[in-house]
Amino acid sequence: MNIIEGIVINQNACIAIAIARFNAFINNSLLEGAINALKRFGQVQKNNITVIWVPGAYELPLTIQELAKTKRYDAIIVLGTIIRGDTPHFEYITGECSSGLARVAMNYSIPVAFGILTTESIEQAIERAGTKAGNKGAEAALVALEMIDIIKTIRADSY
Ligand code: INI
Repeated sequence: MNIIEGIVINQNACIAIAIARFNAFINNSLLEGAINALKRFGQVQKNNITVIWVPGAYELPLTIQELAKTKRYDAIIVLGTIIRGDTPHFEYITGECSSGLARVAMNYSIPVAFGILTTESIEQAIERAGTKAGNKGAEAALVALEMIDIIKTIRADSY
């Protein structure tokens, strides 16, 4: 029986973090959590982490498509916060953003970790950005590292 499970320590991993400026006061905490997890748990070198700021969540799919095209990165972490308002705007942005990100992951066969909060309120977002419900940026960082290892093992013909 073969069982494949990923580990998160990867001193040579090259990671891109694409992050939205919209709701930056929350996204900054997601970024801090992600970088902290990459460095402390993954032992990723600081120089191998690239952070790309974009206007909003809607801009993230195109951005990561360009990042994926460069083939410089082992994984991409995507961070942002979309908060529901009084109009259907929320649905359009979340839908296009999440399906666009998934499409890039599939088209370029690269791990894309979804660290985007989609919440009903600012309070719910704050809870998930380093307070009582953890830090979704840190969680996304660990997922990215684990997926790099899983994909590497699947591609290797020696397991
Ligand atoms: N962008 C976000 O990242 N989060 C939001 O909550 C949000 N809302 O609510 O409007 C948001 N809008 C901007 C959008 O992502 C684009 O930047 C903009 O529409 C220009 O393309």
